[in-house]
Amino acid sequence: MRQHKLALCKEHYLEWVPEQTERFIKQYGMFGHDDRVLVAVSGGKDSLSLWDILIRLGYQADGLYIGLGIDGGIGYSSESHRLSQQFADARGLTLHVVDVEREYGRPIPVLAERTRRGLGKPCSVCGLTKRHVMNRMARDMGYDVLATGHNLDDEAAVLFGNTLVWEGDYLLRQGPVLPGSQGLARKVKPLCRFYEREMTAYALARGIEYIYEECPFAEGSTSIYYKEILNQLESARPGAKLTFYLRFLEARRSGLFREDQQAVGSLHPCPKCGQPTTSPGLCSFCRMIEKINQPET
Ligand code: Q46
Ligand code: ZN
Repeated sequence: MRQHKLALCKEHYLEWVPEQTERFIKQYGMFGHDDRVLVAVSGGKDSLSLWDILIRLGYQADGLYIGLGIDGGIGYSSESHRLSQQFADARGLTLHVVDVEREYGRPIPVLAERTRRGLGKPCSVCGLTKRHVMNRMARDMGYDVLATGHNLDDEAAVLFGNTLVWEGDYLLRQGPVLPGSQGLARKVKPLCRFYEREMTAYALARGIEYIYEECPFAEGSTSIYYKEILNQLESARPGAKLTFYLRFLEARRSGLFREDQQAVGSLHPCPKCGQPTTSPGLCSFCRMIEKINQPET
């Protein structure tokens, strides 16, 4: 793993991933061992690996599978349901299943066609439906937190897209934890610091059977395009993706996106020149001048 300057054998890798996950869960205050976690599973490598990791770490985690009714010539939904169910059964875990067609009358592609949202692509209807169902299930079944399998590649691509157009509101909300509010479940992303290929390696090494195919509607999406761009960047500069994401979180924490409150609030006049500064003592300019005027030693 060039980005971490680390090489591990299979055995140690399988220990390293849960250890890191536990670290992120604690660091971002995601949930504790008394909380009931609902994991949104799609049958893909990330969500099934997340469920596997949480169980290995001793958390109380149940799964939620949402049947979207997407076929795409590969039986996408039925196959992903089968693999999710198989994963749960083999480990004696609880999987809640919500079938969109059974519950709301139509599968996603038909809902999308009828509502004409999203310019011929069902993704906006699909995303809206998934968010709604996940919230409803978490609330109705009394879960404390909803966990999704978004990895670093997913998060960096969303961040990249939002940054290109400076989507302030989205930038304020993107992060490993989205606090719950009235009627909305608390949402967390425990895998957000793992590269996609790290999750693939984990799933394979653990022998998790998952659906290899992407949803047929994902083809040609902007998020895939952004992922490709970021991968080019990553191969020239290992670690660039992680830095992009982590520095964003840091910048936000330190008030970059809250000019009115934190950043401006902590401005004070430099004791020497009187110009506003955020650094604790002298402003950066005065510090520089002071430094160059120091007698050489
Ligand atoms: S939104 Fe679109 Fe995904 Fe729904 S229709 Fe498929 S590609 S599954 S994350
Ligand atoms: Zn509603």
